[in-house]
Parts: sequence; C-alpha cells; structure tokens
Amino acid sequence: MAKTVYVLNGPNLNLLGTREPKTYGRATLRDIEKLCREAGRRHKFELEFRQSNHEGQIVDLIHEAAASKAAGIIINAGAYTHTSVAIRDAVTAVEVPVIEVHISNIFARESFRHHSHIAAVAKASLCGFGIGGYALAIDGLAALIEARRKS
Ligand code: CA2
Repeated sequence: MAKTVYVLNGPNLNLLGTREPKTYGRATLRDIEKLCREAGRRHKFELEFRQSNHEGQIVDLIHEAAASKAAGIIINAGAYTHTSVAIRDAVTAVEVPVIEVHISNIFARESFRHHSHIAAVAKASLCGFGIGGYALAIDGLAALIEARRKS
C-alpha cells in the first residue's frame, strides 16, 4: 500500500501568486500542489494537499494525518509558525515525522518571523528555497524514511 504524505498549508497561502511576488514569487498554491504531486510520485507517495486559514483546523489536520498513519507531514504553517503553541503541541503529540517548510527565508525578514514554534519539534526545517522547498522537503522525508527502514 502506498504511503501517504500530508502537505499542510496555513493562513493566506491560498492567496499566493496574487500579491507580494518579490517575497513569495508568482506561483500559486495550485502550482505548489502540482510540484508536490510530481515530487510525491517520484517517491511513490500518495498526497493529501490541504490549506486552512484556521489554527484549530490545522491542528485537526495534524491529528488526521496521525490517525490515518501518514508517513509524514510537510507543513508551512504560515504566520502561525511564529505564534501557535497549539500547532507546536499537535506536532509534538503525533509520532508522524514533520518537516517544516517556508517559501521565504524567514531569518532574512522581520525579527518577529525569526522564531518558529515548530522548528524545535520538527524533524527538519527548510526555508528560502522558494516553492522548490516543498519538493526538497518531500525528497528529504523520503530519505529519512529510507534511512529509518535500513537502521
Ligand atoms: O515564507 C513562508 O512560506 C511563510 O510561511 C509565509 C507566511 C509568512 O507569514 C511566514 O512568516 C513565512 C505568509 C503566507 C501568506 O503569503 C501571502 C501571499 C499572498 C499575499 C500576501 C501574503
């Protein structure tokens, strides 16, 4: 049975491609989904690609991924990255490996974006690769799963 990977997107990411192209590029969330599906196919992952503007909904999606025994979660929690203890706790509460991704380099931006509540409890984090970071995160997750299988 194919392994399922959840790709979770937080608030305002549904607006990608409409504004702030200097920071986030011109790609839309649909483009990111396409990129993730291509990366997922290379590793024979099934993909659940979701977006929500609501903190509790993102917590629910993390629980859903765990309940459905997902192989991993790729999460761009958007601005909740910098504020949400609830999302951090949800990541801690599940055994599913979580990889944090950001389109922009959050450390090269405003100081309030420098702290991530998720980074310390994620398996890995990456930022600043543009939307390509999502595909890199899927490749990285596949490598982690393979390394765990061999150990
Ligand atoms: O770089 C990232 O991926 C972020 O997670 C994006 C978030 C931001 O709050 C984080 O600090 C870094 C914002 C996503 C919403 O982006 C917009 C898209 C179109 C128009 C306005 C904002």
